[in-house]
Amino acid sequence: MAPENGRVELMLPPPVITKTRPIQHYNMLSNWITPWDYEESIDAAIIGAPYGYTGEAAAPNVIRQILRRFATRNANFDTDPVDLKVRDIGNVAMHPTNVYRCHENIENALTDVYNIDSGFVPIVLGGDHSVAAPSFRAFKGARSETVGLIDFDAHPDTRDWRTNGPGSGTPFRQLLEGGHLDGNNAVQIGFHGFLGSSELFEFNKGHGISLYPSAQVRRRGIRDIIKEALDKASDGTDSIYISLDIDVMDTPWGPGTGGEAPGGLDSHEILEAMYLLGRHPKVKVMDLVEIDCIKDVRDVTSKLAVNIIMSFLTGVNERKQRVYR
Ligand SMILES: [Mn+2]
Repeated sequence: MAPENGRVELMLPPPVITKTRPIQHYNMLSNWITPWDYEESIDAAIIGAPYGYTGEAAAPNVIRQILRRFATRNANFDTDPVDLKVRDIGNVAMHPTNVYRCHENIENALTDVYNIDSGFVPIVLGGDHSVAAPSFRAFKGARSETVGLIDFDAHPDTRDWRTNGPGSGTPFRQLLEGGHLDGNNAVQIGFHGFLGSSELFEFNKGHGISLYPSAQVRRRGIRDIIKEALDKASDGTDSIYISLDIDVMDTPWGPGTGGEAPGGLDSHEILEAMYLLGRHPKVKVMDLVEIDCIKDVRDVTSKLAVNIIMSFLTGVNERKQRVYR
């Protein structure tokens, strides 16, 4: 139940972002993505879920600051999603020490927000990857009977949360074993490096999850992989949840993250993927996690994050406008 002012109790309003001086012919993102009044009907929104124990907690606000420098025009796809109505809903309030309370706040706040407007596409900004579990549950609980998953990740993220509590390495095991996600509708794209154990890879395969390592993406091409991933995640489901751990990137494209490793996706691949996913009618929610602003180098990773969000929104806009190409 929303408080009487129409706002959600556990949502802190978006920080004040200095507007970019209006420039003729430019639609700067800081003027385009404005705070939501909880009343107007919108197409998409960003929501911060700033849980993390290093620089990930700062990511939503850093990304908001970086948005100021960019325009809506998408040069990669020769189009401008400016007609899409995108708003900022703010950040979920975090507890200073208790991870369970933080995750509970995320699930409850998102649920309340989704119940106020059931139509918009949420873009949940982490935070570390642990936020994907409460975020997925909130989406499924409020909006959809069955939800498939396309996860971009360097790692399996199915460690047992019963050992050391929920964390960035556990969200998909929580979702699988909690009965929220059927592995046969789940896909993971971009595994690379030498950071996961065989046991976890086998665990994921045993649950029916399809794995597309980064090297396979490079050999077959991202369009082919995304088509297959969408077929699988949409088969018998109402909607598809996109989870994007920025550690899926090759080191130079995403230095600002905890688990970066050589051999990941490049920026062309991830931007093409997000555009294609944004176009698909069943893709109704995404998260973007693990951006560690303290480790980042010259904002490379946060700038990529803005490009990822805008590529996705370009796809969402073309879906809405029924542009097919
Ligand atoms: Mn991850």
